[in-house]
Amino acid sequence: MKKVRPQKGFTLMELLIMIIIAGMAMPPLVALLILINQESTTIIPYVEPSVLAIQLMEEIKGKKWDENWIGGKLEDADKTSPGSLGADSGESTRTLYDDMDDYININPIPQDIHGNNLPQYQDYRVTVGVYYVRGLGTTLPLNPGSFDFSSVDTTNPPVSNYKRIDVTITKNSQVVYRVSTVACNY
Ligand SMILES: [Ca+2]
Ligand SMILES: [Ca+2]
Repeated sequence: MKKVRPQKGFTLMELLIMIIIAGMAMPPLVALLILINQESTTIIPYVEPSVLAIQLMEEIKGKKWDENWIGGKLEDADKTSPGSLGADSGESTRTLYDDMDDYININPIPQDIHGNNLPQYQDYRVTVGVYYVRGLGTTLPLNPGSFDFSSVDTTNPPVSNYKRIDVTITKNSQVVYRVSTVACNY
């Protein structure tokens, strides 16, 4: 006669104990999963001085060539005199800057376009220089031969159709990045 083996399985009590243990373990597991998910989606600010400089240069290039610009090409008599380059009357903050040379007065502590400090760049400082450089001709299209890029004269700069813009990033007083361009009055 075939012997009937007793079926093995869990008793009701064993199942209840398993459910209780699983119930106790779930909240910490869920919390851990949420934490992992949050950390995986946290955006870490990209700290690179070249990015800071290029973004600022693009902002500057988006402004008027000169405070007195109302459209068209400015005559020499209408251009801001070299000694008056910088932020103009009433332009006390970056959000009020409306021409390129206003940025000479930029706050050296790196900030975004709205004037909020950028904590990831707290060890860096920003300076902007804007200078007239000597023009060599007026022929269009503009080419590097139309101006003397290196003719920066900070003591007696002549008015010209070209403004050189330097954005310099320093860290511990050491220059770590500089980007320069020339904007023309055309
Ligand atoms: Ca201005
Ligand atoms: Ca200005």
